[in-house]
Amino acid sequence: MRTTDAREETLHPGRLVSSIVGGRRPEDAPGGRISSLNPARTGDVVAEVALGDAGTFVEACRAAREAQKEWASVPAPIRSNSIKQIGRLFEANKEPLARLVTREIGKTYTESLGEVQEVIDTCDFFTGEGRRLYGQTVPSEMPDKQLFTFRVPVGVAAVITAGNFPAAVPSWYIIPALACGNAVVWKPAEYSAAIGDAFARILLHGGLPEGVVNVVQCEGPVAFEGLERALEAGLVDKVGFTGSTEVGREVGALCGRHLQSPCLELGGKNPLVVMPDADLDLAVEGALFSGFGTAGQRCTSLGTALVHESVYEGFLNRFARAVGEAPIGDPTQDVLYGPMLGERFAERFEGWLDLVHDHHTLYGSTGTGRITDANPREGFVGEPGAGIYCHPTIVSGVTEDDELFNTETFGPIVNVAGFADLDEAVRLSNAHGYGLSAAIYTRDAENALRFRERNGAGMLSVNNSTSGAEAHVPFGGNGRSGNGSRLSGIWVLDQFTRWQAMNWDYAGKLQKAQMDVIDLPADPDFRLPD
Ligand code: UN1
Repeated sequence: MRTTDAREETLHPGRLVSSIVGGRRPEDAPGGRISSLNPARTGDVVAEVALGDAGTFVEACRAAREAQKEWASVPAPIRSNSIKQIGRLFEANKEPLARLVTREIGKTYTESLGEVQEVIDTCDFFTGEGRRLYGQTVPSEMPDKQLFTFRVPVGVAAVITAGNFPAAVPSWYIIPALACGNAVVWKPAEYSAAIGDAFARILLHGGLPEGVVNVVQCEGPVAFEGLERALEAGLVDKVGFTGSTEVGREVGALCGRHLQSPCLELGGKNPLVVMPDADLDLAVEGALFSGFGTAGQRCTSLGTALVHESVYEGFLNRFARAVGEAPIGDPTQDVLYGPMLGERFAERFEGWLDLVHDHHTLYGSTGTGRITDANPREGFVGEPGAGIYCHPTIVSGVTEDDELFNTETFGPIVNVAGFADLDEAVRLSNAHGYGLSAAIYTRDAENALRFRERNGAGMLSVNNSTSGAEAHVPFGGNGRSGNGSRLSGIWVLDQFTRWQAMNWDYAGKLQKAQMDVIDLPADPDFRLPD
């Protein structure tokens, strides 16, 4: 197969994007070719993508397997120097990469800059971690013996990510995996292929040896088949997956068959509780950003605002006004949100609008579904017909029995439901079975602390958005949102290293644990005088 060197290229738009295996680009496209389109202007082709097939995925895992041992033998502080260089390259390329994020997936430019900043923050954190990666010395129960623990890289990590955070979320996996001495095979979303490619080239120019990072541009089911074959061949030691709950279950089952526990970051139906003592304007601001930022296409997006009945009308009126007045449209302008990530996201979103029933009342826009010249939104910024835009929708009167209450509706839609007291708010905040993030707006510390204790989400906010996690605190969910694995900060180290224990005996004779222990006899009958 003919290949070219992936390092001998520079970022430029409208280019052909392909996989990178062992530092080289296969020139064929066994998985076919697709165009990645700008969702804000679908006439703008961001990249032509040559797709790989399951065989490409397996080859990439093989290249990773070959490169990993040598990479693991590079001292961790030196590995982290690469992470530092990569971080500086992301910094130097922040604006072009952010522009590409806006162009390929339609995120507002401000959010895209934040997205790249999150990559830089992650690199900064793991630059330091290479000089820690601490193990422990542990006392033994026997004399002349010492116990130690070491963090050992897992080997090859296969990472499959979604395109709504096409740079930040991949960095949460890839950067720590590399710092810990693993090699990586990464499959970016096919609708964010150009961002994936740009990201990969920054990594390659940061000084990583060939084969340490490999990228497979392919469709989801193809990656699944490739992963199945690579696991079967013993080429993958850890799987990281960010995506839907449905696919996460499949990935979990596949890994389970190979006695592996994947890192799963799945969907959410994140609640935002508004207590009677809340600052309502602040709560509305939080709900607006949580629910409609990134057009509601974050796994941490607000699903249902749970509002105390005494402030229900007040909150709803202000929320409806804020959403009604929010500028929506061209993501290069100052808007709340831009287009959907792509056509299939808009189609799926329109399908969820069928879950709205007669007992619900809608607010937030002049229409529902697609924003077009025939179904316009007042104040739309730009040309609606040029891209894939959807109206924001607030659905009031949602109850726990509604499908809308229990379904992740990835898009610009927010439910509003009422509650009578904190017990009911807590129950409703857990009732959907997801457990990613949850927020409470209150001025009362007791409400906040009780909510924290009793809500099952992995991430809680008090008087802040359901989204907006920082790069150095544990990110992840429970229940339908994941298997309890955590990314970011020191917590992700447990995903990409395994603990190894060692005992070292210098007694010069065999000492048997639990048998040759020193006995310090006590006097069980001792009593203090009355
Ligand atoms: C996601 O929603 O898929 O917390 C990731 C946030 C971002 C990452 C979200 N820092 O909003």
